[in-house]
Amino acid sequence: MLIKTRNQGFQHPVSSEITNPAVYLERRHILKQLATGVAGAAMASWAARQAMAQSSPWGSRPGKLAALNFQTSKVDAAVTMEKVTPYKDASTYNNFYEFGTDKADPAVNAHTLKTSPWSVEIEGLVKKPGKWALEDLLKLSPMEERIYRLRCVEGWSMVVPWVGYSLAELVKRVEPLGSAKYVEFVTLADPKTMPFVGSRVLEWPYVEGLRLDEAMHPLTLLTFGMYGEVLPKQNGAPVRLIVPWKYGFKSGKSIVKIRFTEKQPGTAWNKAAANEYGFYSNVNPNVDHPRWSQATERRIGEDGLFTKKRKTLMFNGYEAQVGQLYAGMDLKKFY
Ligand SMILES: Nc1nc2c(c(=O)[nH]1)N[C@H]1C(S)=C(S)[C@@H](COP(=O)(O)O)O[C@H]1N2
Ligand SMILES: [Mo]
Repeated sequence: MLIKTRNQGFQHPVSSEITNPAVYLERRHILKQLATGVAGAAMASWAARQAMAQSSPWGSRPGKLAALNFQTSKVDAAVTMEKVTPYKDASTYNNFYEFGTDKADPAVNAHTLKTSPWSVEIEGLVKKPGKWALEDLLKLSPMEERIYRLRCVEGWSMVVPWVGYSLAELVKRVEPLGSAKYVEFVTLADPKTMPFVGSRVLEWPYVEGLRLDEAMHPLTLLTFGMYGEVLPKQNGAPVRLIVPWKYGFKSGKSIVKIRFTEKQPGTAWNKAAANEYGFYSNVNPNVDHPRWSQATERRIGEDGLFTKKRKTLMFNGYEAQVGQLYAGMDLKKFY
């Protein structure tokens, strides 16, 4: 983001890998059917898969998530009309600065991330603070597959079938106090396994934040998987956030702490460059980044010499669902 990226030189495999969404959904449906009734075995196999993902060299896929019994969501049917980004692109073109600032770095370097054991600490203004083991988080609510766009402020976007459940399920369970207005997400900062933690590009740990009502919005996804499988490490295993109407950087990876606060939390990119990255960071084609336009985007996996850029949509296409959250706010001021 602050860094000049090498977007121009990056090679993407072309469309042969793209699955027709209808076929894709049908396949998901079959997987779901297969999964029905075996949910009990889910946790054991999750552990096995995590172990496998940990020992496998980068590049191999972490394994199926079908046993987690997820369902395809109806929330974002419009997006399912778009082509799903090839897995290879979504898992090799990443921003995860703890593993390097080049898009290709995380896929190469993130194999050192230890995703098990893992827990997420709930802190701050809640009735029920405490530590959640990943295994318990996985069981908290049924998983859904949601095909969401993810748009980076750098001007590229993807369409990814994420797997998880609404963060609201967890928020309700821990019972925020009346004084809680914001939610802060703290991600892992382990210099032993994350080679770029300690570099001066950002303040570590990488933190992000949402207003409580944004965190409670059903679209906000606590995410454990993608493409029907465990999240690859470079995509933020074992648990990350996906906030589909905001720029990608609001979607913190490898979360270890969720803190409920009264004051608006500081966020990693805002601390790094306050004039460029605000707290809200809603996808908004009408508010340019100080150094470049936000009006259009390049869909990863689609680029070629003659591919036209896409028009960026207000709230990344989720205006009907989330516009009300910002009614009356000056979105140029609260960028
Ligand atoms: N911990 C952490 N989370 C992070 C980042 C990061 O550098 N560190 N980068 C963010 C940015 S800028 C984007 S665009 C998305 C990218 O997610 P993806 O690699 O799965 O596409 O992750 C976000 N979450
Ligand atoms: Mo980003």
